[in-house]
Amino acid sequence: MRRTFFNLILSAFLLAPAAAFSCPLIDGLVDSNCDGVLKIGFAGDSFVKGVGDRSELGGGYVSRIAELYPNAVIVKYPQPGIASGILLSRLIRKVPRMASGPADRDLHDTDVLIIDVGRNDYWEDRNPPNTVGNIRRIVKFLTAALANNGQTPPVIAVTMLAPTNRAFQAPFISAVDSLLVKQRSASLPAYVRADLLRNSLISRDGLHPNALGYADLAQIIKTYLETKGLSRARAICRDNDNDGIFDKFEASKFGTNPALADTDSDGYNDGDEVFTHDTDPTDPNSHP
Ligand SMILES: [Ca+2]
Ligand SMILES: [Ca+2]
Ligand SMILES: [Ca+2]
Repeated sequence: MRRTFFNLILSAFLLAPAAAFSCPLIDGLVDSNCDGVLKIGFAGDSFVKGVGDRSELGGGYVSRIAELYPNAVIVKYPQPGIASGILLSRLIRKVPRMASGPADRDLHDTDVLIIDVGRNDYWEDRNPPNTVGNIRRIVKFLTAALANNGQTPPVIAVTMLAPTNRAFQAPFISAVDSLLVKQRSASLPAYVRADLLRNSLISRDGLHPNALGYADLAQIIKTYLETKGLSRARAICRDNDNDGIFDKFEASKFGTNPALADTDSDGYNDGDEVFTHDTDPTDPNSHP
């Protein structure tokens, strides 16, 4: 009894400095599948490739996100010129096989996934509701496909379409953006405000950002990741006992109790045992 009481006091001290939640944050972002890797994915059209970026760095906003989050693994699936419906059918074909293809295009195990597509639909059926419907289907498909085999799906976000200086294409892009705003929801998470890009940062083709424009878009993506994206990840990755291990991984991954910060009552909380000390959180004789 006395020992238990002592342990409670000790736990309280040890718990105090621990992070409020996390399988530990990496570069300030949530490792939402708790595999020790922060993997950020991008899928979409020429914007994901970075067309129009003539800087030495190249690669558009994806390269800049890689610089902003140096400990993250960045993967991208760029399909220049693609329309939303074709991207959907391509993803349906490719995603199941991605794990055996090039690793830098494998969207499996991503913690965060950004979808940027729709502008090329102007050259297809030019029907904004269809574009938005396809984007919704892409989110739905990826959420299900990337949750296969009990994996935690990424927190997916859709970018609004950046403005264009092409007078003929601008009304279509504005119409898609209006619908994205109107229908924004968990199933249409259009939270990345690329529509805020300034027209002066668009390259000479009138559509693609220039290097400064991509740098701005990277900042817009960063803002999403560190505000709305972070709160969405936190909502999914609850840590009820505040020990640093998400509820959903306590029993399944570490054999610990999601309602007890110190499962084996040895005075060291589960998260510290797993992530800091590499001791067994279920064995009272294994501690630092
Ligand atoms: Ca991860
Ligand atoms: Ca926990
Ligand atoms: Ca313990």
